[in-house]
Amino acid sequence: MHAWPASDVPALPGKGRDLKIHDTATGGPVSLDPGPVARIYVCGITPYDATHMGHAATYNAFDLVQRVWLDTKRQVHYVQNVTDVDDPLLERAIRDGQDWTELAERETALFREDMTALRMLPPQHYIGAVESIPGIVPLVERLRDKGAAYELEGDVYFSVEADPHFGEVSGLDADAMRLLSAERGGDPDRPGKKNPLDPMLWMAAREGEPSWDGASLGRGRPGWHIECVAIALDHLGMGFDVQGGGSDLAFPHHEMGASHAQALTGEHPFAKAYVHAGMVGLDGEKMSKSRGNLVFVSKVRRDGVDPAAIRLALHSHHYRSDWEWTDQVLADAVERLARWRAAVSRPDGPSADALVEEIREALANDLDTPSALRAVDRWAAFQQSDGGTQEGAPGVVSRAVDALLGVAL
Ligand code: 5CA
Ligand code: ZN
Repeated sequence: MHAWPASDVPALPGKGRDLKIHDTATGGPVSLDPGPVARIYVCGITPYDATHMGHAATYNAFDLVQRVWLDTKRQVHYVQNVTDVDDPLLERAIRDGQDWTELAERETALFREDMTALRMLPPQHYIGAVESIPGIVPLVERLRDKGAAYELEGDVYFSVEADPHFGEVSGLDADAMRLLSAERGGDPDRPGKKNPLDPMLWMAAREGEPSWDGASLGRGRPGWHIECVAIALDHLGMGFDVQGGGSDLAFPHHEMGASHAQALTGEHPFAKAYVHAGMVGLDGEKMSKSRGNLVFVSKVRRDGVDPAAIRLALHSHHYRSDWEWTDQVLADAVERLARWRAAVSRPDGPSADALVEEIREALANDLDTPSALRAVDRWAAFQQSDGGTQEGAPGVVSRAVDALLGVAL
C-alpha cells in the first residue's frame, strides 16, 4: 500500500534532546536510547469512520515522537498498518450495503488526505492486513508447531500460557483482562478454549465472508493481533523502540501482540516501550465509531479551518490525558495560530535560541506539548519595546514550530 507525501522537516540549529517517554509496561518514564535508526510501529486505522479527532490525536503523539528523534539527527524507520479486513469493517459494509473493499479503500484514501493536511510524517511502510496474509499464515503455522496455538472447530487460537511474559504490557489482573477481552473483540466465553483470554490467530472461512488460502490452516482470515506482529517483525524485527496506539490498545491488542512475537521468537521484548495516547471524547463519552459521536478531520477542514489550527488543538492537551473535543478547544487554537503567525511575520523578535531549547525540553519530557505551546505563546507576546531583539529570530521560530510541532506558520 502507498502512504502519503512527506512534508519537509527543517533542520534546526544545535542538537535535540533524547526522548523520555511513559512506558505502559513499566508504568513510568523510560529514557529511550535508539541507535542511529529509531524504529517505531504505530497501529493504523480500521478503515471506516476515519479520520476522527481521536484518531488524529493519537497519530499526532507518535508524529511528535519521530520529530524529537529527527531533531537528534537520527533516522526514523516508521511502520504503520491498515486493518483492511476485520469484523467491524465487514459489519459496517453489510450495514450500509456496500462492498467492504471499496469502503476500506475510500476510508484509507481519506485518512491519507487528512494525514497529509495535518503534516503527519508518513510511514516508510504502510501495510494492509490483506496484503500481509501470505506472511501471517506461516507465523500461525509456526506457533501451532511449537505448541503455542491450538485448533477449535477449525479456528486457531493462541495459548497465552505459551509466553512467560504474558501480562507484562498492560499489568492487568485476570478479571480485568477478561472484561476488556469481551469488550474489545475477544471471545472469553467461547466453550472449548484452554484459557478464556486466548485470542484467535486464524478464523476458518465463514459463509458469506471473505477468506483466503491458509495452507495447512485451511481457508480463512487472520486474527487482529497477529496482523500487527507479522508486519512489525517483517519490517522492524524484535526489540524495536516504540509500539504506539491509543490506550484502548494496551489490552488486549498490544499485550497479545507482544506474546505472539515472544512465543514465536523466544526473544523478549517485542518492543522496548509501549506508548499509549489518552482517549478523546465528545459530550462526555469516548469518541468512537460504535457510539457514532465523531468529529471528523475532513469535515472541519471542509468548514474552512486551517489544518494547522487542528494540529494546535491536538497539541493543547497532553497526549496521555483523556480530554474532550469542544468548539472552544478549536476556537482557542484558531486564535493561537493567528497570534503566532502575526509574531513570525515581524522582521525581528526576542532570541529564538532560548525558545528552541524550551520547546525541545518540553517535548523530550514525555511530549509535554502544553508547555511547548506556552513557551511559544510567551515568545509571540513580545513587544517591539521589550528590547533585546534579534534579527531573523521569527524565521528560526517558524522553522522550529514546523520541525518540532508539525505546524506551518
Ligand atoms: N486497526 C486497529 C489497530 S491495529 C485500530 O485500533 N483501529 S482504529 O481505527 O479503531 O483506531 C486507530 C487508532 O486510533 C488506535 O490507536 C486507537 O487507539 C486510536 N483511537 C481510536 N479512538 C480514539 C479516541 N477516541 N481517542 C484517541 N485515540 C483513539
Ligand atoms: Zn495494531
